[in-house]
Amino acid sequence: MLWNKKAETMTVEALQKLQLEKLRETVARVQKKVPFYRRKFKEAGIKPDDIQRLEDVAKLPFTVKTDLRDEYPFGLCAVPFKDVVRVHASSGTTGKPITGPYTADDLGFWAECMARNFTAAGVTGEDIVQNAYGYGLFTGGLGFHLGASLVKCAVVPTSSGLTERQITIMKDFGSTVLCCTPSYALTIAERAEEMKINVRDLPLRVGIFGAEPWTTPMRQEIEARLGIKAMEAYGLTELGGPGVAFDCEAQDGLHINEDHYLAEIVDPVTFEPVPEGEKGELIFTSLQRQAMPMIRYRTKDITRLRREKCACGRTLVKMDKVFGRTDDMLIISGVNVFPSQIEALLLEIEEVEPQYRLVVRKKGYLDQLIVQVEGRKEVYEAGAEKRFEIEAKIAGHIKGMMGISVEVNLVEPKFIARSEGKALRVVDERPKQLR
Ligand code: DLL
Repeated sequence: MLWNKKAETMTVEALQKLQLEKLRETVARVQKKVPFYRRKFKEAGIKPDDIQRLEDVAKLPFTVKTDLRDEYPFGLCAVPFKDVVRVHASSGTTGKPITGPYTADDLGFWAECMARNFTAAGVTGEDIVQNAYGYGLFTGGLGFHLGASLVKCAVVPTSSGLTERQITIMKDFGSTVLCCTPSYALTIAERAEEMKINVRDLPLRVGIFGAEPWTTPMRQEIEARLGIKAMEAYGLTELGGPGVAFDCEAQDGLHINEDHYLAEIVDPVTFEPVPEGEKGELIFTSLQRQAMPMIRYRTKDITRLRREKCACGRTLVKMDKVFGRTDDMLIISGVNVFPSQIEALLLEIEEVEPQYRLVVRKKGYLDQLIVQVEGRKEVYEAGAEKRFEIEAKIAGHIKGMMGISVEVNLVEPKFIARSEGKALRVVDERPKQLR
């Protein structure tokens, strides 16, 4: 199902023509309205008129998270503040937050992009949407709320947390759609099992999950445990929150809302564009945002782009499921390791729960990786010998598949804190100056 057939099935020629027009408008506008961009363009020796073809976007300077912090709170605003009708923010893990202001038009675009996400997930006005993304400064709660309201769903704004209440509401109200992070979906599944409620027998049929990396095996685990189809949403505060990309019934990559966001992939080290289809860092330029347009924002997310015919009929380019963030990449025995690779391998081991944490320590000059994963209750309780056997099995599997030696700790059930939002997967215990 399509929400906006015209926008979602445009020919590449028509789309690129529209993108160029919107790109030129955006560049001209930020040059005029935002001193930060004026300065950056000057330093790069570029004028708005230099953007004649879509590829010319590569001449523009990148914007990075520290730029947003330096310009905190509203230095990147391109409209008078009286035109701002909403401000979201993301705290990140350190330092000052970054802000996401919206005009009334921006909220309209956001609702449209999210309505496409819901519709692609097979959600209609008949559905009851339990929205367990956090409401507040985080863009998840109110972003999903806007989209579901536009589709005319009945929205139940549970926000995140109070897991037992989530399950009671899910059962009593007959929620058909659940929106939250994938790790919270797993927390809900587990709690429901403990409450002896079989979610598979409830009307719930679709989930729209995002805001953190998760692998295909994790998706399958969630689908099996909740008895639903697990769909995906991708986005970031800097670009207006969720609604940047979404997957469709093919569940094979996420379509980017290309009439709103121009995507590029660059080499994460050299920042040069990579050939189409190759993995690298995802860069976005907003094409329609009014309050805070973004020029070539470096997301730090690693993925690749595929422009191919999709079974759903959409022509919008697809990005692969995010592989990981450059921030989260570890170098273990000289090998680049992303948490998602370990996740995928752990989910193949039947003796463990899909609850894990990666601890990184220094051992001499080398980084050492400790994989903490919960044993299933009966496995953990079978005694030390059984635990050693499973630890060795997992370490052997990781060594065999990735060529790295890791220490595996099979920890007791419930050892790892359950997530209600974004899960904490990596605990970095290296001294700051050695990371
Ligand atoms: O997480 C916006 C969002 C809310 C997206 C709800 C989807 C659903 P931030 O808090 O600014 O915004 O975090 C953005 O989260 O750069 C990615 O690293 C990660 N991320 C978001 N969606 C996905 C996803 C929201 N589907 C950062 N897969 C991004 C992997 C994701 N990572």
